[in-house]
Amino acid sequence: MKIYFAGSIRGGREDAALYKSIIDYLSQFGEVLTEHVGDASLSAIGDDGPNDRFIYDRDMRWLSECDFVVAEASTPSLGVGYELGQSVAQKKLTLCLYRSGLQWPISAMITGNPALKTAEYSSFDDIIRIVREFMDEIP
Ligand code: 6K6
Repeated sequence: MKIYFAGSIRGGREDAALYKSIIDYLSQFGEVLTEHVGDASLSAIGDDGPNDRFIYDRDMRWLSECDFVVAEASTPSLGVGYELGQSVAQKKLTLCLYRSGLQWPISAMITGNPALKTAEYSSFDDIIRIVREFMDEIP
């Protein structure tokens, strides 16, 4: 299985450690193509990596190759929103996780879209349960 994990980068890196924990958990189900999203050394403003065109082309290729998409969307990110839209357009199985009690609820364009599964969580145990249930639905 190839798994595409989406989490904020330029939207802010406050949840980077959480992304790493989710990626580590997902790794038992297959290859997480976007492991770097959980890399604590990747900052929102770092500019010593590949250029944006390279990142876009590579990430869109990975998205088209993956079996399913998991996003953590508590930190608002244009890139994550774009990836979720692309995922739905490509008819990928898509799970979008977000924390309960966010100051600003996540966009209705995500929670209102019946083509993806959104799930609110309060703890990492919730995330594990939600991911397991999502995996059970994969044919
Ligand atoms: C590194 C440091 C600052 O900006 C970067 C760019 N590097 C990226 N490397 C890999 N994937 C990226 C990068 N920027 C965005 N993405 C993709 O978009 C990831 O798959 C994330 O899920 C998503 C994050 O979007 P933003 O808008 O928060 O950056």
